[in-house]
Amino acid sequence: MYNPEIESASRTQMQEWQLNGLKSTVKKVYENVDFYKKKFDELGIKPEDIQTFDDITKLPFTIKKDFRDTYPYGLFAEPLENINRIHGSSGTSGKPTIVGYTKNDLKNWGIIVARAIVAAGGKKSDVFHNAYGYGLFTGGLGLHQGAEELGVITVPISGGNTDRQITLINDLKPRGICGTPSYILSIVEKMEDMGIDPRETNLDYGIFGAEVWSEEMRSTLEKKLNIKAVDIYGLSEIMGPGVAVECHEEQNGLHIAEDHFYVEVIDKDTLQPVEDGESGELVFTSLQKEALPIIRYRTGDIASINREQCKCGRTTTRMSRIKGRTDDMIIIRGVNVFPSEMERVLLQVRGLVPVYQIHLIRKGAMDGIELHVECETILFDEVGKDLKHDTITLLKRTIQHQMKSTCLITIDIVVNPPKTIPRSEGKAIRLVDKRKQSPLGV
Ligand code: DLL
Repeated sequence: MYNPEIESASRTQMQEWQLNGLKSTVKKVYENVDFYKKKFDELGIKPEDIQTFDDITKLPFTIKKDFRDTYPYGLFAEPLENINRIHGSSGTSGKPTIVGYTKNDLKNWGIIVARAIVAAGGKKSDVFHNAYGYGLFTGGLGLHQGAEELGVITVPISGGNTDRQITLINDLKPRGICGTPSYILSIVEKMEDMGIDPRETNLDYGIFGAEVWSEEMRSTLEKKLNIKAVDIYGLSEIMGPGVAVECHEEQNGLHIAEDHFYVEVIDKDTLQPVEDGESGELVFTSLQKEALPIIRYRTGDIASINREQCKCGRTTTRMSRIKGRTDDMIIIRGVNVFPSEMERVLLQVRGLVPVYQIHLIRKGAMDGIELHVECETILFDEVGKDLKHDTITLLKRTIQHQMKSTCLITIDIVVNPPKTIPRSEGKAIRLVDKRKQSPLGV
């Protein structure tokens, strides 16, 4: 452990830190952020009203729209001269969500990520290959900050330029690697194309996250690279990567950095807390942040929490893998489907690579799903004409059957020739809404 006194602190001690952090955060936002002062006043609450964890439900939620409405600096609790860095969300449309950090925030973030790298199996002398994108996105610089705090030899390659990534993995012999799971898979595929055996690198562990991925994807990456892969979670509005991470010992739930973030899990419709172990929307309150302290941020991410102590010795609450996002859930003919569930089913079918896209289409007057998958072996000729028609038909039927029995929906399957579904250098685009392109689109 990087900070054993914190990561394995007693519950009583952790709760004492958390309550102090909660009280000071509430005071800080009330005194420094007009947005929160107004909200608190409307609800008739004062910082002194928050004395126990139960009082937290008196506090208002913060949502993504609040960042947009106060863009760019409206939620900052420090004057701009105290801000040392800006990051932003990885949103694709409109203006990004701007977040800021003081010097202290950056130091704390580095420590949190250093803990994550150690939890993944990293140590000081490692060479560490950082394939998360550097820039406004928090992935690259966030992991970088943690790697430098820990003192590993950081290779700040960023995302993209896959050939160069492979050269450096071969030449610099990193023990650790990080990136989005989909991009790491692209690197692996490219190695295979070049005749390099990905199992032969010096890599021992990988820290993957920033997008939904499944247990099946983990096992594919672990086998292909001969590594241990852990899941890292975070979001820019809260800090960036490191809010939670799995330990390599157990790989069973992500340890939340609870001295920095107070977690709640709520029902997204009633907004009431759900029981431990039940899935709901994750809500975080920061406990030590200076530039952008945040109260009850509704992440839109769905997971459950488990407060049992982990065998690794860490006492922190663990969250499950992210099952999906409240806004990613596809409701087709009344059935709720998560892309991650489809990935899980898909990767159990032999002959497919873990690259797929879910297209939402319009079928007559109804919505439908077209699942685009890609096959592993050459069932197509060079111009993309299928050579083994029967095999492809069988493959389609198998996937359709599995989807029907697990996700309870009937979907259309399109089997694509190898390497034809677009690869990403960062977060993969899994969901494509084509309904508006259809002549009957709404
Ligand atoms: O993705 C921060 C990050 C960087 C996390 C590198 C992990 C590694 P944003 O761009 O603000 O920040 O996107 C945050 O990404 O609300 C989730 O929906 C999703 N996400 C992040 N980590 C995971 C994960 C970074 N491990 C949004 N599993 C979050 C599933 C994840 N989804």
